[in-house]
Amino acid sequence: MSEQSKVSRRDVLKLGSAGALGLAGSYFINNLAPFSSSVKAESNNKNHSNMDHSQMVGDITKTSGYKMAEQLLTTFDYGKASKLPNGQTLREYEVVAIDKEIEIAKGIKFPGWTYNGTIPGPTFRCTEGDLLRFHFENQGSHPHSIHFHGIHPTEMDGLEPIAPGQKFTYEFVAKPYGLQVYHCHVLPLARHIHKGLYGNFIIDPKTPREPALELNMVMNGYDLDLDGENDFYTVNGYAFAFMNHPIKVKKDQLVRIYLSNLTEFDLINSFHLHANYFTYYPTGRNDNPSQFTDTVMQCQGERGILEMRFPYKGKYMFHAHVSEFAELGWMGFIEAE
Ligand SMILES: [Cu+2]
Repeated sequence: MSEQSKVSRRDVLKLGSAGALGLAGSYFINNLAPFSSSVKAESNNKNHSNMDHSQMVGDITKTSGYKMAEQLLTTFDYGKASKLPNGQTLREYEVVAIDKEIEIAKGIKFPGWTYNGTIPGPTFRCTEGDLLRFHFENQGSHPHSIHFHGIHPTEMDGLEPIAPGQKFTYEFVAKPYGLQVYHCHVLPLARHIHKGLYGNFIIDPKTPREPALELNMVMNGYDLDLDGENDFYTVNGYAFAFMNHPIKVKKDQLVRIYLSNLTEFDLINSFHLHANYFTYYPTGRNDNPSQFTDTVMQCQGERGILEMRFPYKGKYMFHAHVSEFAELGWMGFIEAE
């Protein structure tokens, strides 16, 4: 992206062209610190690197946005399960598209289009071979659909818009195992997705994975002024959610992250872990070549599973390795205890 575009998106925040956005935006800009909080204080006004991260956003735990991001981290929607006569598991999910204002950073609201009231939407989960029924109802103001990644009949592919007030049931057998994503597929696509209609969809292998602390993370962005560029970047919808309130794990415990990128308007997003390495399984496939690394990038719609253990007690930072994304909300800590 050009230098000009960077200036323009930051100018929006600095100049405060719109009420709360302006105030909160300039608060963020004026208090942004580079990643290392150990950088020594300098008297130069222009250098804010002496800011402690804990001062950056204040207490956010009471905010609806933080609660949403934290809930999405460890909540998996298995639907309503029952057994069919042939022994197959049937899972039925209720999905409602609803317009809802979402708090995406402290004091900043985004006029979202959501599945079940959160951005990202719920993390649907099942096992390979299950019969799935997604009972979709569009209570929103625009036509929407659910397009699932995976292998299924084309009439269940979510290309058909479901008008406001209408219902549709998507039915297919869950395959293949791995990490899938889902999103609205109504045109203009970028706008329908960007408004918040996306989420993770986990199909577990029939032989369960090794027990682990499992975390769901969807990388996204928010374009508040509709200029086709994101003004905030987050995991699970809320900027800086895990900065002051690190994700707690146990030292040496196996941690598994289901990571996807549903960021619009930027070609790639990335995940970088400090002071540690992880094993990466593209699309959550154990049979894929995996990497042992500390940074992975994903294009839009790409996803994968990260597995790691934390060998030392302490706070491990994680963030987009696109620095601008990190400074605009996409960074946090995992704390090993
Ligand atoms: Cu839509």
